[in-house]
Amino acid sequence: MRKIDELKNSLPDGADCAVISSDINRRYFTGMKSSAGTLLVFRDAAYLIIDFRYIEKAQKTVTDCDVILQGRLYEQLLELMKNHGAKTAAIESDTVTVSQLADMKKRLADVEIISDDRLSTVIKNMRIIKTADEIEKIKAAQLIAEKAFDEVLNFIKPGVTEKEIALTLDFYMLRNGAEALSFDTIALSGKNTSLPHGVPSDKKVCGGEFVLMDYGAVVDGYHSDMTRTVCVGSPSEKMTEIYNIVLKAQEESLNGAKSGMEAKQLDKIARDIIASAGYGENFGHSLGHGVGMEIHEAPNASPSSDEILRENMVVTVEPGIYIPDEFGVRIEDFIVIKHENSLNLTSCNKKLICI
Ligand SMILES: [Mn+2]
Repeated sequence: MRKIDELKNSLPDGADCAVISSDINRRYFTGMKSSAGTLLVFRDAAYLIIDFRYIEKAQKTVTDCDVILQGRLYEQLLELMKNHGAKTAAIESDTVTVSQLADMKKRLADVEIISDDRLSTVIKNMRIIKTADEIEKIKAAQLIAEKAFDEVLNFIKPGVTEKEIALTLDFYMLRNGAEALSFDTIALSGKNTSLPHGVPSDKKVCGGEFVLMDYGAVVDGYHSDMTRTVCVGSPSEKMTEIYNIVLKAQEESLNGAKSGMEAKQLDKIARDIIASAGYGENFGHSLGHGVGMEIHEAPNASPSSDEILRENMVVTVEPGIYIPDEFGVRIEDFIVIKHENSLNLTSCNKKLICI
């Protein structure tokens, strides 16, 4: 079923329509990227009201709703609501700002605004389960990231800086067709690898150091996310030991993932392995997160998550061990949850690569 039809069928009880103004949700339902615009969805109709900058493209590409050139937005909304006999309108509680809400209440005074979390929950529950088409886009994004990984392995050597490694990944992802980068690429080396989300610096890579890269590409609005830790030259015994603990934690979590399990249970598989090796204190972040039109979205695979993994959710599996002033290791793949197992979207080698 088309996403917009699914939304029409699942508007919250008591809501005669939904007003969607967030860029990401608008793109999710219409397939078109824009920095402004309003989607108005009734049970029996849907409208995209969008300004002059986007109108030509919207008229050509958006087929699931009537496209209207934006004039006086609130007057247009009121008129459409009146035509459809709508007296209540649900809004996205997780993205509408306090001032936007005040504005809506004033300008749409004849309509009751439903600002509880029900519309956002409906949309979240749709977005959390990926369609085959969405999974294809995520796979395409990951393929681009993996090509960049192959390229960057030829580039990494003693003397290159963290920033140059990050730029090299970015260059290859964009050149290979990424519409954007999933987030600011992380490339760290040596002691800096103990900072889980460190920022690439002018530090040069030296022999005997880890290089940690966490990055992703975007295709048609869908993100990929991967982390690899490689060694330049030969690792110390401790580096090899830690790498293999993280790898075991990651592989066991991947093997255990399936629909019906609690997301916190997936986190626990990795956490128990790392803790029993004596490094529990050095794994201070959650195991993973959902990925889709946002780089971090539901479900959350953390010890405090109350979500259940369901078929066709996409989630990262990224355990790490970080030893301050020494080094850190993180290995990240992302998977599609299936009925009895999971499908790994990441195919890059995970045995410790020494360059
Ligand atoms: Mn991640």
